[in-house]
Amino acid sequence: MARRRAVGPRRSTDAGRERPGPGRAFSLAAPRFQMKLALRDRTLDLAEPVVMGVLNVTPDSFSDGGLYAGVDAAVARGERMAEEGAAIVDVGGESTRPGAAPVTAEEEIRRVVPVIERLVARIRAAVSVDTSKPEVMRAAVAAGASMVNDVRALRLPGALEAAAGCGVAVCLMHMQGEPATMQVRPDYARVVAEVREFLASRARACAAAGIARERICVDPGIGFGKTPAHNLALLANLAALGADGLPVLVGVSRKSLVGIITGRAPEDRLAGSVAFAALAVAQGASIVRAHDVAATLDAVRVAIALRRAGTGDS
Ligand code: 7PJ
Repeated sequence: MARRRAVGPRRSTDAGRERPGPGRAFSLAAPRFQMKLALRDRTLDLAEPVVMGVLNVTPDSFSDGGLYAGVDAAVARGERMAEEGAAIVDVGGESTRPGAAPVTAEEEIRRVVPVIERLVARIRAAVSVDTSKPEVMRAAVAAGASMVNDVRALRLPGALEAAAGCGVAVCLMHMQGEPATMQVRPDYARVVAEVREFLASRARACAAAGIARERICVDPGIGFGKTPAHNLALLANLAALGADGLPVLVGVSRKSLVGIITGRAPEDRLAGSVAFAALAVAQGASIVRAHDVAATLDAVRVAIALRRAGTGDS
């Protein structure tokens, strides 16, 4: 077939060739990102964007208030997310909300390992661990996790080596500062360029540590050391962040950015969150991290359908 497919698998060497130019920043055309992510034991197909479900196993998570702190409840919630179509369930035991109390590695392991062990035995979706600590990475992967999602982009001592040694996929997220103080005075000269350069440099550090490119995705870190204007600039320019071809993961679900725009409390931010999910996919995001999997997946499917129609691939 001579017609070019809009969302078919592409070689990563094609990366960035179709970056939107000035005036085309909000194109529905799919940018040329690496369309796969190599997990520990299988490959996640990203030809069509997927949803990563958020499973907080912390007593102080800002949006579900520790509702799922018990292992049984957390596992049930993870299973539900998988049934709803999550491709990945992201299990986190450290709250990164501003002002949250630090957690020891032992405590984080105590929270996440029993949940990961039981989830991997029950669901086909991949399980990732949301952590920055090398000890937690190793314990979570030993329990069956196939991806490490790190809001500190493997910058803690030993984290890069731990992730490389585990042979799993990694998500490198941008954060300015540390959770306790990151929202005090976020400061950038050119936020999109700075975040892109940070992510590219962390990807180079991963490559130097022996992590295959196929295992890496990047994330602008919405809400992590950013003003609403910074967050919006990043969301409006997602395609530029993956310019070196790495898949882009985005998490906006229930965040204060949605609250600021809609004036709503965290539990009432579903509509705003799914709107952002669809628009993030339209901008080229490959993975959308969200609390509400079914609704988010619907939004992602709508965006995929429009993208296909826009490129004559329906
Ligand atoms: C993110 C995350 C995000 C990635 C959190 C919350 C706050 N990991 N972990 N991206 N946010 N990769 O659950 O909303 O945006 S914690």
